[in-house]
Amino acid sequence: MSKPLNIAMIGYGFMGRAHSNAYANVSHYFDLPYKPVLKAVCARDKSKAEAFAAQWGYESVETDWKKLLERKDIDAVDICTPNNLHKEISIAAAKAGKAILCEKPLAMNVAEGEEMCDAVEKAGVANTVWYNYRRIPAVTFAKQLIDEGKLGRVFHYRANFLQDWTISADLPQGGAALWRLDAAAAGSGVTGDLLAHCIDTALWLNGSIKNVSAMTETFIKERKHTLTGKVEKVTIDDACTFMGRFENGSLALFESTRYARGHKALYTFEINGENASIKWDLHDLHRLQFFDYRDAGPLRGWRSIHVTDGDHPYMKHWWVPGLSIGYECGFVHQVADFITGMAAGKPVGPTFRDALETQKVCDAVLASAKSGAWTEV
Ligand code: SOE
Repeated sequence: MSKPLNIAMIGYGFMGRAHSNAYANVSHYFDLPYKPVLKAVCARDKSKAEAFAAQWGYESVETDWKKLLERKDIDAVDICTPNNLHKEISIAAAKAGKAILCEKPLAMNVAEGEEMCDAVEKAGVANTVWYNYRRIPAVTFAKQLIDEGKLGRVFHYRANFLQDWTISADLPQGGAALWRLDAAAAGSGVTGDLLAHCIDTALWLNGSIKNVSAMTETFIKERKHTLTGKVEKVTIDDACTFMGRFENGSLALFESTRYARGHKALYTFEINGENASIKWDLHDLHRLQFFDYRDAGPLRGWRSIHVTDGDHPYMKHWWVPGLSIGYECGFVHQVADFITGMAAGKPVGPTFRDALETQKVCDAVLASAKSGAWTEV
């Protein structure tokens, strides 16, 4: 019999829905020592929080996160707020002894991230950051193949995260739905929002990045600010491209933008090794492309592996072989792994400390774009 794990969610946007879905459904598919209970949702706007609670089945509503953290009936806190609140809430939640699941990126910058890591480690609370793409089965499968040594020496790691939703100059910055365009709330633009995903996956699959040379661009220089009503300077990066070197000697080439007309969430990566290459594409998330040079000559070619069999990562928990699962399932897997780790007293990546490594690369990328110089991570 699973014990209850009482969850409190702070924030209720798109990510709040993805996380709530994971808590609500994980126990239907995984046998776990704890069963998440949707105990409370917290947001400043009471009526919106109530509507969210009613839709997702949260038992109660709070409008003050400090009050929420005082509650003894909360075991774990999910921080789904804009990035500028991650630090303060995480540190307070750690002091209150709550387990913490924090939305990515970890923080506004490395200095904040370090304080957050110290706080969770001092308090000894279980912690994770929602870099959800690690747990798409095809991506986890890529990790298995790499760990088995299938690629041999790695030469290249290439990743993109392309979107097109901010091209209109009429789009305002700031406020509930558009805080990602406001550097005061988000810290950075596509670097923290999109490239951070690519960097987390890359560090996990291919190890540390040593140094970077980056450029950023802000295509629309001024936008009306939702909160002030005034036209204000845009200070986020709309696009960011960087090259770099991994510690293992391979070369990195990364690009992210919100100005790639026609692309909504095209996250792709490709890794080229001495023996084999791997490619993955979020728009076709249940497939992993694999090329093995050691195949017999005439048969050599790219295989498109449908990662839906019972012996593929996570898939035995779902349907029968051949039937695919979706974007939301990566979050379900993260909750399942987090709970398993929590019960065993073992950290499960990406922890705050892991996410700090991604933050360090993001900060180095932004510093390099500013100075125009190669920058050490
Ligand atoms: C931005 O549009 C966004 O929602 C990111 O914030 C998410 O982290 C990414 O997974 C999808 O795109």
